[in-house]
Amino acid sequence: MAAAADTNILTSPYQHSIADYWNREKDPVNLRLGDVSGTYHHHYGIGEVDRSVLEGPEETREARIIAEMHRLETAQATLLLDHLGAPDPAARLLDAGSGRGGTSFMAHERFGCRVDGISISQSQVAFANDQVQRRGIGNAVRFHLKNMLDTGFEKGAFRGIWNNESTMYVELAQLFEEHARLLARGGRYVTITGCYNDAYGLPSRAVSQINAHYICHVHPRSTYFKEMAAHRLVPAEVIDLTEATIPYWELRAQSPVATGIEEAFLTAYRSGSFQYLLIAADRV
Ligand code: SAH
Ligand code: GPP
Ligand code: MG
Repeated sequence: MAAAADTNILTSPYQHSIADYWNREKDPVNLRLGDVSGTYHHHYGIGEVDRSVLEGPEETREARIIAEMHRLETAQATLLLDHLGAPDPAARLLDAGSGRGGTSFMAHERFGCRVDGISISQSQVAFANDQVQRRGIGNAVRFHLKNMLDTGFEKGAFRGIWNNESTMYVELAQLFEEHARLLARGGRYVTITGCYNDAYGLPSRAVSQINAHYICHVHPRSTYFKEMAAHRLVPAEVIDLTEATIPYWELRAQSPVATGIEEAFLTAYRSGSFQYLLIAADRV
């Protein structure tokens, strides 16, 4: 169906390749973790690992590792939502690059707000809207096939917008121009992202391996602040989560669902060339 719709949504061959990647994606590293609670994430984890999952009865070991990884990914989304500034239940929120919808559902459960999630992957949008039906939450959470650079939503419609690991697929100048348009004045923007460290230099080999693996473009840390400042987004909090995410990658490397990218993340983080950051900003 989507061919006609896609030509309006996807504005470059690059975006077509990203939509293809996500339309095809069915990796156990994501689906088996999501099956643990029924909330599906496409981002990484933070926090201390309960190392006991690597020991104990062989029959339950695999399931315990998967559950632990899922717990750490859920903790990551919880931390992002902690920085949205307690929105009123009447507020409207936008999940930009919403994947299978995990963070959107968590936001609705926590704040009672209406949440719109957008993705350029038709199969992700269908998966997430199917979850809306199963959860019986009516129109409170809705997913749309939309490009976050040009959403068609009305100006000032949102009190809160986040990008949970989705900024590395777009140019930040274009993204923040659209976010500044969509956010009401006084609204909150939050991102959790991997960025390369300007103080290290240009991207390391490990960062380049990450870009190649996901067909993404990890931005330098500096570009976030430059483009926020240029688009009326004033950073209120910056948290370096690099130390907090390394245990997740160590566990993932030893898990039955490792994908082969684990050593690149560990090398990138440990070398100081790559950082996992949370940035919260006010729309002024
Ligand atoms: N935020 C989600 C998913 C992260 S994966 C989570 O935390 O689980 C990256 C997401 O960005 C995918 O859903 C992909 O479709 C989306 N994406 C990439 N480029 C996009 C664009 N231009 N417009 C909208 N979504 C985009
Ligand atoms: C997370 O998705 C990965 C991305 C959104 C792209 C890269 C992010 C960086 C911070 C560089 P996922 O959960 O689908 O990845 P995986 O399948 O590896 O678990
Ligand atoms: Mg994953």
